[in-house]
Amino acid sequence: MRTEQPKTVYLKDYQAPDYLIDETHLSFELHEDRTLVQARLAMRRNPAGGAGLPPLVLDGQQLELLAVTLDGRELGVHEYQLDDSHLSLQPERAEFVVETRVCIHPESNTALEGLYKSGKMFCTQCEAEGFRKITYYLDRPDVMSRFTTTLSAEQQRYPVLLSNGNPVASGNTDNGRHWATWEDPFRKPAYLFALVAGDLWCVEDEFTTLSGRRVTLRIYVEPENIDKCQHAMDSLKRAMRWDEETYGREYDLDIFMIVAVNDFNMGAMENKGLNIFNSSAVLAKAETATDAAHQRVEAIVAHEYFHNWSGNRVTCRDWFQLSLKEGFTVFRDAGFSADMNSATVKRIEDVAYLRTHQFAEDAGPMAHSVRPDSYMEISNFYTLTVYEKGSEVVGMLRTLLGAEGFRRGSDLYFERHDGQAVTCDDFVKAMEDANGVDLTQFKRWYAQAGTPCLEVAERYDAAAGTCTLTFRQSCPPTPGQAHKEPFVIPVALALLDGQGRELPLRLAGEAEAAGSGRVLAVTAAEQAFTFVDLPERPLPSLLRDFSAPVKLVYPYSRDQLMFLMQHDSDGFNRWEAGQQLAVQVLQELVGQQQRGESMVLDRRLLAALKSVLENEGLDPAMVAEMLSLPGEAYLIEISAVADVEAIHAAREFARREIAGALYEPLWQHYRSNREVSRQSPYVASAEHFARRALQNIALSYLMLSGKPEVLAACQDQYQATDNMTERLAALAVLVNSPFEAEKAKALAMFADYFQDDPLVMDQWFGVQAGCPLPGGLERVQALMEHPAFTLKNPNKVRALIGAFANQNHVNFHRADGLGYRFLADQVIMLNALNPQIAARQLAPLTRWRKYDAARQVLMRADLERILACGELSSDVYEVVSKSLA
Ligand code: B3K
Ligand code: ZN
Repeated sequence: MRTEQPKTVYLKDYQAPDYLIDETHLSFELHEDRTLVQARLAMRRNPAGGAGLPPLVLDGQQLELLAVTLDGRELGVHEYQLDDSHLSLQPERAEFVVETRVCIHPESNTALEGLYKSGKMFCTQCEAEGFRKITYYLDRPDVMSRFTTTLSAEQQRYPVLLSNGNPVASGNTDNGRHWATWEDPFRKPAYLFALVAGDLWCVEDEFTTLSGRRVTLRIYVEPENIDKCQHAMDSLKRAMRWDEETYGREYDLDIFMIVAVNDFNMGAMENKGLNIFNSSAVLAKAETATDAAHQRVEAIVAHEYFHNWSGNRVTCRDWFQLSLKEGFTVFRDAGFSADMNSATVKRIEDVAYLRTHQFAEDAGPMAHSVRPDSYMEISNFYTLTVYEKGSEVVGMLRTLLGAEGFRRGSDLYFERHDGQAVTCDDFVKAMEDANGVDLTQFKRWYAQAGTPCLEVAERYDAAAGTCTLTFRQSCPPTPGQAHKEPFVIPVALALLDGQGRELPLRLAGEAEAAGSGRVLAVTAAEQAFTFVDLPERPLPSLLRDFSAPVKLVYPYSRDQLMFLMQHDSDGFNRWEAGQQLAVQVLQELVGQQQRGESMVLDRRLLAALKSVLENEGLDPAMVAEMLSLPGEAYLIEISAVADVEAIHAAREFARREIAGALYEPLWQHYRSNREVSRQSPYVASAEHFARRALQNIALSYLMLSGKPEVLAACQDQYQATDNMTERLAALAVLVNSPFEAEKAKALAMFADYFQDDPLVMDQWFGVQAGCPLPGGLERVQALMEHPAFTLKNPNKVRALIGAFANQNHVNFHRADGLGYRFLADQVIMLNALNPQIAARQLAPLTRWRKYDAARQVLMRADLERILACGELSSDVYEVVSKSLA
């Protein structure tokens, strides 16, 4: 906590480290009330760092220094300097050994960074700058060292002692304690260090790499969760195989471990050989985890595993390069999930998420480029822009270079930089060198923030048989970047004839047509492409598979959108046409609502959805996606001034109209899928995810009818099921319905039955927090008093406070501002407990510019109140001050 303003760190100020650490020997004496950490660092002057012997400045925070020695000699207090974040001393030789002994307090560490206790176990989280809360060190990713770690703890309470690498020795001491030594043969930055001590059980398996090496796989959990590991283990093995086949990457140690902990600030962490996971990202079984949770486990297990190459073997030079590992690894995990499930559905989900949340971030006060230029608190930059947009940038490289060219580039990148800490420029350079191309202009995607807008105009010349597409790109100003240069925007497209067939594509000047789909690279602010040999006016299918993270503007009529919905051969664009049609129709309803007119739904939307329901060739997951209207958050994002109440009313009205008009086909789909669910035990596979998705969205529409037969079906689904996907969907539908007695009964039964399973209770909190019926704030406030709730557990905060503020728009944005006041109060409390979580929960308040004048005043007042409340963490200070600037 600080009262003065935190300092801003700039990329342009990067300097290589003065010293390097060749060997790091750590020894931990873990105790309930205090832990002793001894570090022996074999160091030397960085040959790249210039002449002379500058002072050695080690990072360290919240450490109680007991002793420091240089080359074996204990230093007196006048021989080193201490401030609240550094220990400085003067080396006398170019090679030396520094040893420190410190005392730390994991038991009172509620920030969950550094060494802390999660329930009964000790664990660590070091990325980005948590290692400095464990010992004095050069805590920066370009200092890579070989680690040997010995940890000792009370044998009874902590029978399992883990760290990175391979176990090399262990033993007992008198006084009931035991110890273990782990050695990691790979040099790594401190942010990848980890240790765990606890009473853990494990599920063990084995994987043989393509080159024939055997790797032991272990997932460690608290004993009560031992039956929830199989899905993660299966996912891990699939990910290991996939990375060998798709990227040529093999695992490199003899053992790979995952540990599940309940208190964790994010999803998981890729520590070398010892991944630490939020239990929500590893535990899954039919009875307690939904299909979405199963898919999230699969994706996160893969993501962290893939980091072993994209992040660990090749790491970041500095934290401005974070997207080097995160954007690339998200891209890799998305490819994996696409291959394991439906690729089109995966793309739809990712794009919907990006457009709703990352576009909003890009348009808000915290907007930053994929490679930021500056930060106050790096923890605030684990953002949708660095992750999701960063992944899109890698995806555009693949689109431009082709699958093979991209693979040549990634092979060269891994080979060239193995064991190094590098930059985003190095990544692009490998892509350039492997393909003989110049990507200078492309690199603007790393440097310029904001979501580009791409306007497309079409001109058809019937006499000449030509069709000219003119692209105009622009990018709005973002904080610190008033003016933007044109991007390289890959536009995948096809031209469709009146039957929806793709026409052969020949650009003016080309000798002959080549294929019917291609990627145009739009590089200028305005650029035209003329296609020839077109006897009829084609309908363009643009930005196929969402080939660039831009806002595409093309004046499609509703009839053209309906045509594309049925005929476009690009599955993503079929969905996209439906979304655009729905957006047009919903915006019309919002206008009617605002003018006080009675709402009238364009019947074409009903006709379009009816044909989707009747199309037996469609994947049920696609049907479910196409039935889902654009979310309120997305409708807010695309509004100039968001009218939350009108948006909610319009969307609910449309849902009711759909439910009324399509009751019969929805009921048929519901019944047939429910029948399959009832007849066969739960299977976590794409085919069944798809089926249940359709079943559940059908139920949510049907319930709007209020018919007793639907209520009965919903209650039956709630009770008579073997899986959480059906149970939770039925519960959510009941909670959002007017059937008060039935709802209360179901909620009580659920809490009673699952009270001892924290992850299931999170879902129980979540469905209630998201309920848009009046009184949402009061319900959330009452739930804060529930014995299962605590502000100290990030999953609980996200499930209740996060779901309320991010998903329950009508209640959070109530006109009297009490929703804002509630959130600000929670942020102020969290600021003292867990600054990273506090800063994250703030996001909805930072978007104040989106709302009407009265709400803006209220939201700003609460931001000001947070700013004035005294000791703010750098995390919260940065977000609040930038939002008000
Ligand atoms: N690399 C970690 C994120 C660490 C966040 C630290 N505040 C998880 C991941 O992206 O895989
Ligand atoms: Zn990651």
